[in-house]
Amino acid sequence: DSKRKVMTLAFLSRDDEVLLGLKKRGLGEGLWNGFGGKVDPGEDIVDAAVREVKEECGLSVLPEDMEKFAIIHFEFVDDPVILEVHVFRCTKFSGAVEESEEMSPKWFPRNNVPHSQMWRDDEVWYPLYLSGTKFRAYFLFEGYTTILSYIIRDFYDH
Ligand code: 6U4
Ligand code: NA
Ligand code: NA
Repeated sequence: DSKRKVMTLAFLSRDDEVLLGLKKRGLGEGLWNGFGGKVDPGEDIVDAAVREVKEECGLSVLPEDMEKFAIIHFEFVDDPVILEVHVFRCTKFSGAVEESEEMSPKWFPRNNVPHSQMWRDDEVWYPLYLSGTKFRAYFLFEGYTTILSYIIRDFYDH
């Protein structure tokens, strides 16, 4: 269906730190987030996640080291497009962190991320990332800052 936009989002961590990027342009500009973007037509989702990490923060990751822990659907009032975001955790990577045109990367303590400068939904599900839980979720936004409703359920339920 043409109204679904598939995207990736990856959280890289080492010890007690997580790498976030300050988005410099486009969707989520001015917010800290993991790295990711649109999956290209015909592209494998994991391959897209790997590509976006490299493009946005300079680090190299292997597809087999990307663990999918969530699929989150975002809908915006008065917008027919539904974003389907595949969210990954990764603890193995190589190379050096580099700023890109899209993101300024920075390490944060994993349990002390800047929620006031992140997407509103992150506050809801970031604890599940920390605890290693897999989940599916749906968020209905009004504009980009108000969550009207949401549902979180077990990753394996349909
Ligand atoms: P271009 O400009 O075409 O390179 P691209 O990098 O493909 O863009 P972009 O940057 O628009 O895609 O991707 C948006 C990123 O923001 C994806 O990683 C998904 C993520 N994202 C979108 N809505 C989100 C939300 N509500 N909460 C969240 N991440 C979100 O945590
Ligand atoms: Na992106
Ligand atoms: Na892209």
